[in-house]
Amino acid sequence: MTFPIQKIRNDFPILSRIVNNRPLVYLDSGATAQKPIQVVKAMEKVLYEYNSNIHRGVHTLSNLSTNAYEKTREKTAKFIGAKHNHEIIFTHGTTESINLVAYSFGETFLKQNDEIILTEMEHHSNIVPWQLLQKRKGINLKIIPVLDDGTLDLQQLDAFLNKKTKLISISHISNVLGTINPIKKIIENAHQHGVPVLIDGAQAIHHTDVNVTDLDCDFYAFSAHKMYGPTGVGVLYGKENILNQMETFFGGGAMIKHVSFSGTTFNELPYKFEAGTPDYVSVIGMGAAIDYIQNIGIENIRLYEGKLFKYAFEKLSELENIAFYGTSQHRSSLISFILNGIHPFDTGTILDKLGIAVRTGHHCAQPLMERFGIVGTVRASFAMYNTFEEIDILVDGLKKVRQLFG
Ligand code: C6P
Repeated sequence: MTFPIQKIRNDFPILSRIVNNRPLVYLDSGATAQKPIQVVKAMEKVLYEYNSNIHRGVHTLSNLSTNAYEKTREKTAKFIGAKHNHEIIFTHGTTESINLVAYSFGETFLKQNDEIILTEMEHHSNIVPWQLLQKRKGINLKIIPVLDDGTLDLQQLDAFLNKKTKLISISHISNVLGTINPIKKIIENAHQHGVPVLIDGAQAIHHTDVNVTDLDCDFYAFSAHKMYGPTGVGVLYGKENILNQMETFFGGGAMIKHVSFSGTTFNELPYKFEAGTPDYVSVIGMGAAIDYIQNIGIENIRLYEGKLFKYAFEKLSELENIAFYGTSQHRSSLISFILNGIHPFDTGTILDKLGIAVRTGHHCAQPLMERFGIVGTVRASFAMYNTFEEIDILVDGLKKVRQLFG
């Protein structure tokens, strides 16, 4: 199949805008992806045609909106291969999903001196919630080191696993190095020791097929906005038997069965974890993003982005004095680098003047920066709407940066 790149680009009006007198080259989808017309239209439809709070009324609009919300749960469950719809909890995004587990799993199962295993390549969202838990419960965090090529030192995982280990929380794909971690192997290994695993899928869900049943992960977290959906919503998948045992997280409307001043009982899954009015408009928008991805086909997207990545890496490698961070065999479609002697912010600022949007800085992964002894990198992250020509423009832009800095 020929990848329908022009048709896709037409679905993303923002891609044809001009930035600083140049056509926009958007290479920052790792931070947030652009939204296709179909997603915006789906949200507009809710707001113009049937906006009404969900699960709270018997009237027609409320039923329409409740149905659309619950259909998105069903669609999401199918999208990631979950066994049950009620294993899909809608949250505000990956960050909230991980905080939910850190709080509720932590309150239910952890005690002083228990251990949680993380890795050195985690995003702050998969570090800080565990540090907060460490403060509350006196647990210990064990950190798997990153090797020079950006892969994990998995021998350390074997050394860390013991009777005190209560959870492993690890990213599927690193947002800085692009490394695709061997999560299936890690999950198998952890389960042999009776240890559950949380996967931070923020950088993976829209690039590769994810099947939580096949992976057998215990939790999987992701955000809608990186997968062409709206900001402010995301998902926590959790295995039914663990979620059922876990303490509640936020308290409020919808998560209760009965409230009285002598005591409150809680709702069943998934509502037990969905307190208050959810952002149902954005959840339904996320459903449209799932449809969009499925219409193109996640495997087609993976193959196309793989070609883009290979081309970009080859072209960037031809530049002089460029250092790459993350050079493993199994990588996703983002590249982190530094033009030696030039601060990443300067590179990013000059690229912006040329209409090229990249991310610069520590990428919310300061421990990883420390590991490599750098303050930050330039990161070009690709999505299904990027083109080979845009990579050429990036390479030319970097040559100009080099010329300017001598
Ligand atoms: N990384 C980036 O530019 P939220 O903000 O909740 O949607 O996602 C947090 C998050 C968690 N884990 C990983 C691996 C991530 O990459 C991110 C978000 C963006 O790399 C913004 S910092």
